[in-house]
Amino acid sequence: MYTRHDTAVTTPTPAQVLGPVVTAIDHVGFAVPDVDEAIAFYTRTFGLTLVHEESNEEQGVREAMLAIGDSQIQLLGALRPDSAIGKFLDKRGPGIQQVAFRVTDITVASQRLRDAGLHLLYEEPRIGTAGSLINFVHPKDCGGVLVELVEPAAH
Ligand code: KFV
Repeated sequence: MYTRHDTAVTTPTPAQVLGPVVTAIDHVGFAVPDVDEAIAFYTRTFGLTLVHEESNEEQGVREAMLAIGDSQIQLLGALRPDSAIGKFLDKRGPGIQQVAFRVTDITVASQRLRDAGLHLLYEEPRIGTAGSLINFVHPKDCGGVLVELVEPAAH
């Protein structure tokens, strides 16, 4: 029987801590060869609404966000061939490049995942879409899926 001093009772598991921190699928990222063509396709074919566009020089991407309810798809085009998207398109062709989990606190989420032995790509969070803070879990640690963590900017 557990006592108050057993670690099984007193030490929360990563899941217990992360459960309330991970709140939604923020977006699913699609690598595309032509962002304008992809915007036209998803707005005309699926009736999605374009809600945001920007270029992120550090990441080497041009991106467009299209809303689906409270979530979004992110169309990602390469600004440079040696960017993450450029390399992805070259090696794999167009398709799903990432799934982004929305988190309430990226520092807590990143540390908990590191404590659980996962490799986070960045030491410190970087700037993502619309001033959000982002980090990534290496796909090798997530069954072949590139998982992005996103803490949206406070509005
Ligand atoms: N999904 C799954 N597996 C992937 C992958 C992906 N997106 N990218 C690479 N891999 C696998 C690849 O198949 C290979 O496996 C291994 O990872 C190394 O691939 O079994 P294999 O063949 O060894 P490389 O060498 O092609 O790629 P690498 O140079 O290592 O870069 C992979 C990675 C994940 C480190 C790189 O793509 C990266 O730094 N990604 C994070 C940044 C990013 O993706 N930026 C673009 C999106 S910007 C964004 O989302 C923003 C701004 N935002 O706010 O949302």
